[in-house]
Amino acid sequence: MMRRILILLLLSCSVLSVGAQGYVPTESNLAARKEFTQKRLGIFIHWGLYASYAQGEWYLHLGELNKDEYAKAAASFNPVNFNADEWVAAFKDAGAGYMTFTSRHHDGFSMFKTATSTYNVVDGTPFGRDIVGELEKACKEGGIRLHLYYSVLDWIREDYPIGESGKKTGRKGGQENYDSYFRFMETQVKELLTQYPYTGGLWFDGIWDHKRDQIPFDWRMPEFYRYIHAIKPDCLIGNNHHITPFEGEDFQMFERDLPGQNTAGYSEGQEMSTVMPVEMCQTMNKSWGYTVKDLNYKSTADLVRLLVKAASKGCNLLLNIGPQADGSIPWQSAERLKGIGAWMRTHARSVDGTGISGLPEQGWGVTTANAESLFLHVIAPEALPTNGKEAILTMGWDGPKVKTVKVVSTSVLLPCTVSKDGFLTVRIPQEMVEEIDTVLEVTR
Ligand code: FHN
Repeated sequence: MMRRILILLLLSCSVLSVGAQGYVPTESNLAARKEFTQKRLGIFIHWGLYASYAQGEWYLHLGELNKDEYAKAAASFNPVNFNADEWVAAFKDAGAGYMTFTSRHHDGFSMFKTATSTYNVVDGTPFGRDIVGELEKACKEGGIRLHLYYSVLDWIREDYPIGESGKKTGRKGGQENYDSYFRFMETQVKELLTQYPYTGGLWFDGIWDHKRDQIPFDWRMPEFYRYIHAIKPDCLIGNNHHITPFEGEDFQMFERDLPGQNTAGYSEGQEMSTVMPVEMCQTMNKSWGYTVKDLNYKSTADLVRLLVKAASKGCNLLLNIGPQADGSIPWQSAERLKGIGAWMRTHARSVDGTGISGLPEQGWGVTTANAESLFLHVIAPEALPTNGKEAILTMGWDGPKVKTVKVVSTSVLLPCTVSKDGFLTVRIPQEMVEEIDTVLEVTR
């Protein structure tokens, strides 16, 4: 089993991506992919001008607003409570290894200094500070990697060929020119990679805007990716296109579902890659950008369990927060970050640096593994039979001899047996069953 884990870990970092026949990642890119899989938790930040309206990042489209009226929010965008160091400290404290920040969402407002237009946080707001720049510095100093979200679809530019969304934002029309728009995107991604060199990855979104076109729309993504990799070969490129990865991508992503699931409807037919890092993104409540009415927060326990389930599939969890217009993190999200951090302080090694164990999912939970240990995550203890004093965990076992089984949070050793007919049994005293996840480390 251990060999299998090692092979899977190596494969995920060293072979070409699915469908990437022409693209050969550099050694530095492969090293970046490997680093990316070593920390299973990332924090996704959806923050832009839309925070001013507190109606989520789709408000320009959903509210059928005029883009010029919407843009007036820039004149009062002044997030005095934004503090990049505090954000990074809170993410690190939660056990995150990276953050992914929306440098520019579909509303076309850039959260960084760009020469392409003054519709950006530095030149177009009283705040006047470079938010991406401050985050890059804080990430670098804090030792967590920065990835940048970038929307390839745009609701305000005249040269963007209008797709399914953003039809009512008041564009004049008749000036669509993808060549021009493509050059604009090239200019902006070059700015991102050169102005903020600590950026480790680009996270694209929006290709689905043209998925129902009669004549298939050519986004020229392989050309775009070649351009990016020529600037920064180790830049990890991922694209939230909801389909099998394209040539030139370095990691695969799933939206709102674990690999293999499709409850949200974004992952139909999307097989999990066995050869490149995989990430899933999910919201803490139901919204990406700050939405004043959305108080539907998942519990800390459920978020930790999601992280554990993702890790058991060899997948990172990119967990979203939508900061408020003043730059502060909603208290509900801050509270969950703290809760996740408290769990991670004692359990991080049962998710970080782990891979797929090769054991099937169990009624009581899931498993993760690294080269030394197997971790049993009991996240549904109600599924374990009990004799009143102990919960009795049994699972099929054809692995090597078990040396020890211990509770990760307390290091208490538990009695265990392996039967001749191949079952591992561990007796967990009821008082040691933990609320979120009882993690047992099996050494062999
Ligand atoms: O339209 C976006 C949405 O606003 C958000 O950014 C999510 C994050 O995965 N992606 C798109 C929907 O697929």
